[in-house]
Amino acid sequence: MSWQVLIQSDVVPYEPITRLLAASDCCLHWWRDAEPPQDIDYSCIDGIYSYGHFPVTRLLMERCGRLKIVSNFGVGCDHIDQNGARALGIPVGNTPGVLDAATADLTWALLLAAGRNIVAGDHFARGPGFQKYDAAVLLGQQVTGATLGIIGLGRIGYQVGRRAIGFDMKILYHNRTRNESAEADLGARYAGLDELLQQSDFVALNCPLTPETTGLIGARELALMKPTAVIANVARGPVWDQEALLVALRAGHLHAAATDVTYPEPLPRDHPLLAEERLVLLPHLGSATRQTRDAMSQMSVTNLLAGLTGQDVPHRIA
Ligand code: 8YV
Repeated sequence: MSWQVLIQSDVVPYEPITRLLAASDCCLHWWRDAEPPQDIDYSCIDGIYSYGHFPVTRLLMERCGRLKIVSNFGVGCDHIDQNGARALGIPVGNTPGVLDAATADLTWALLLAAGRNIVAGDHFARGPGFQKYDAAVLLGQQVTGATLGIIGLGRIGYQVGRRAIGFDMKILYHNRTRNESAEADLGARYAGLDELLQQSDFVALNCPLTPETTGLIGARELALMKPTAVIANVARGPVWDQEALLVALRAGHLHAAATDVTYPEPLPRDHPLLAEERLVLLPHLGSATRQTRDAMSQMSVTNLLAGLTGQDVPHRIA
């Protein structure tokens, strides 16, 4: 008997995923457009494999009459109605741990790129303006010895902090709860959000998107930051108010910002943030290394198969 699995994705998924699923007796049904496809018998769907960030609603889970598991490719599950899944008794699996290093590396790539004007420097070096070496152009912010504020000291934030030790940085962090073992490991100090923003030279957003973190960084919070500060969002777009960010950048209130995430994602091609030179923008590459993608594929398919066969889901979030 083969399992009927619904995959929501408007792009072709990373190849190992479909290979692993095909080798696992799964019959795949594709949901590619905004609206649910009409040619699927939802009453026969055993599993949902969530790739990308399509909303997985309670309504959809209820419609899938035989649903045993929702498996997410990725750690962030803000697009899945986890309370709905709990109420229906449907396990939700995700991929924690395997992407911490890649995402922390990318956080640093963004902080460094914004702080040291890497993208502007690249453009300048290729353009007609670069005629003579000039020691006064594109001066950035010193990373070594500066203060780093980590908002969200979970697994990824912890790895961001570990890397900061190599830059001799003072580390502040803000979290829902204090993490005393991380404090001891990293020499980090817990700070209230306002204090962290006022004192940090570099701020990394590494928290999950929840009702508490939605809009966490707005105009008031940006105004608390140093005019020389750099902020990078490697969490989810709605953690900050991107219109307020644009105003702050245009006013020269920050040195620069960088982001891996936006809302919507991608931004409309005529969105003003796309023209903002003080913003380094990436297309959600946090965990995008081949090694990490392979591990995420394996883990998410393992979760899916465990749920389909009624076993404990190894990495269960709901
Ligand atoms: C994933 C991510 O690439 O895991 C997450 O939460 O944001 C990324 O690493 C993405 O979610 C895959 O859909």
